[in-house]
Amino acid sequence: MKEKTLAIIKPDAVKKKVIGEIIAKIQSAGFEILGLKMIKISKEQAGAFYEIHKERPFYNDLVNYMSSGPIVVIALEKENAIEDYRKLIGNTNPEKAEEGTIRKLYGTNIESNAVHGSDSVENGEKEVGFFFSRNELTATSS
Ligand code: 3AN
Repeated sequence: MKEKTLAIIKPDAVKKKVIGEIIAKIQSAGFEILGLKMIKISKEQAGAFYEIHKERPFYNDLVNYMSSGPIVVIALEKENAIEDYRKLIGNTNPEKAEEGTIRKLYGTNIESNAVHGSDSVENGEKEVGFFFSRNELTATSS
């Protein structure tokens, strides 16, 4: 079964000018890009996107950070996309991420960790839908 995952190139990676490098890694790993755009989100949007982390101590900082500068949102599709993409990006903390992973290569710290990825098939669908309307996504076989 093909799965969808939402990738976000976060403000720190956009500032580091590594958008191209990150997209190249994603494509080399076999992901198909269904939609892609660079946007700047408001605190309200960031808050809604990270609603599940509302009770976590880092929530406010995370919302401020994610609305602090442009981000690139990318809707991806692949067999086993959720697990494969999380392997490609590595541990949440770039210091703990394996060599060669996107977070190890381009992340700054546990908050400014270069990229986001969905954590389940259900959230993948939800998160893609948060940033893309159906007619913004290219047609897929699934
Ligand atoms: P992941 O993005 O690896 O799924 P989550 O879902 O636990 O990690 O956390 C969502 C985001 O919240 C992370 N990408 C990171 O930016 C931020 N975050 C997670 N844990 C911390 C922490 N201990 N301190 C600051 N920010 C954090």
